[in-house]
Amino acid sequence: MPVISGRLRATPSRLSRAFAMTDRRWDSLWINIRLATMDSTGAAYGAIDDGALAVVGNRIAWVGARADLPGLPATCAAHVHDGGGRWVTPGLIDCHTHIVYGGDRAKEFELRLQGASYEEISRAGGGIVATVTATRLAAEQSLYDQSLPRVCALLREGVTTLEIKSGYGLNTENELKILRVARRLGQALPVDVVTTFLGAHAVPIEFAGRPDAYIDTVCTEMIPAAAALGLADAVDAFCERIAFTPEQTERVFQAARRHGLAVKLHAEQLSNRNGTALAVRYGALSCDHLEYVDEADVGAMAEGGTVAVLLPGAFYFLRETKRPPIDWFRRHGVAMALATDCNPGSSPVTSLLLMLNMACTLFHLTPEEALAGVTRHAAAALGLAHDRGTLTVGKRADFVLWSIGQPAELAYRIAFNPLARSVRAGHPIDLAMLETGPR
Ligand code: DI6
Ligand code: FE
Repeated sequence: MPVISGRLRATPSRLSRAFAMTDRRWDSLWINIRLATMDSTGAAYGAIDDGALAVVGNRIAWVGARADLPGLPATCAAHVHDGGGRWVTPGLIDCHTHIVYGGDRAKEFELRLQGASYEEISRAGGGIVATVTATRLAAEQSLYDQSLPRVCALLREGVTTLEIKSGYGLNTENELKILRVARRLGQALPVDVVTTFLGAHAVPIEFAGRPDAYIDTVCTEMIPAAAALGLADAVDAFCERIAFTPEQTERVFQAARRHGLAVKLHAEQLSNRNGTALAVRYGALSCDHLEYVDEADVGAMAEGGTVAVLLPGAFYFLRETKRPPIDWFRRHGVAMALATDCNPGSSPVTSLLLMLNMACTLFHLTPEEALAGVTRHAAAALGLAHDRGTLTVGKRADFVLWSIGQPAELAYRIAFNPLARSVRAGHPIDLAMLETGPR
């Protein structure tokens, strides 16, 4: 893959000689665009006002000011696209979803509005376990059909990479079914799907009162099966009063390690269980939720390079009042990612742009921090920082053109989608296909 390095970029005159009139080095070149590269060097949003971006294959081959292009646009690339003065950001990354599930929990929403708490409903056999019943009953194709419109909604807002967790099957057959559906969605739609095995999400009814026996199955059957079939890219667990203890979580992490899988954790969402410190010890990519995390754990995350994934949709929908400690994350230099947590119980959200707004209004992030949370830091939360998340030479050519006057507008508006074009792996996505469904 020919990649033009930053060093060469600094000598445009030599480069223009190298580019003969017929020597169209780049497959495509985007001009008349304003770049929010989101790299951490220099200007706010890594902005380049009158920018240009070139693509070779599925990679970014050149990024910079239009004035520094090595020749006239038509001489440099086979296809030249005029961006019409639009802003361009990296493709958005939703790094935490449970988007593959059966049924819905609208009834539970009504109960909660009458005063029942999320934890009470969960202890009474509702909650996650109710979705497990609906997901087990759904045939694989039905599960795919139910999940597809939710994924399409994210894609229409510029998502080009999406994490999908299992966790509503809670036995080998159904956990694998969810992961297969996740992989199929990634094959049928113009999005990269990263899968996470979350067998330790809740104790299924057949193991009621025997959580350790269930964790045995997770570690000796489910993780080995998911790993052997290549269906899981990482392993997650729910360390919480209503779910699993740190000791049980550690057994899950050990099994993940035996199979060479990265780990991450739903930690300190409803109470402090010290899951964060454990996750950091296992080199976790991310700890997610973190409303109840303490400062010592935040320090440990900083040292371990663990990303904090913030989920304002769940905070809002559960009417949580304890905010995650943003100032500690800032002070200790912990990267903050943002995600939808799309799931039927605590965050029935299929808008990542709405999460930008909520992260600012509810968690007091700046619009720039919010945008970094769904680009650069979301890539890090998936272990993909080297490959995507910023507009940088050599990274995947995933980017979005927005009809906005300034990047802060992405976080400012509510329920408005200014997406003009979404480009994934160098190719513009056919948005009409998302309306009619693939194939
Ligand atoms: N934390 C959450 O917020 C979701 N899962 C988790 O571990 C909730 C999932 C659900 O209620 O169905
Ligand atoms: Fe979650």
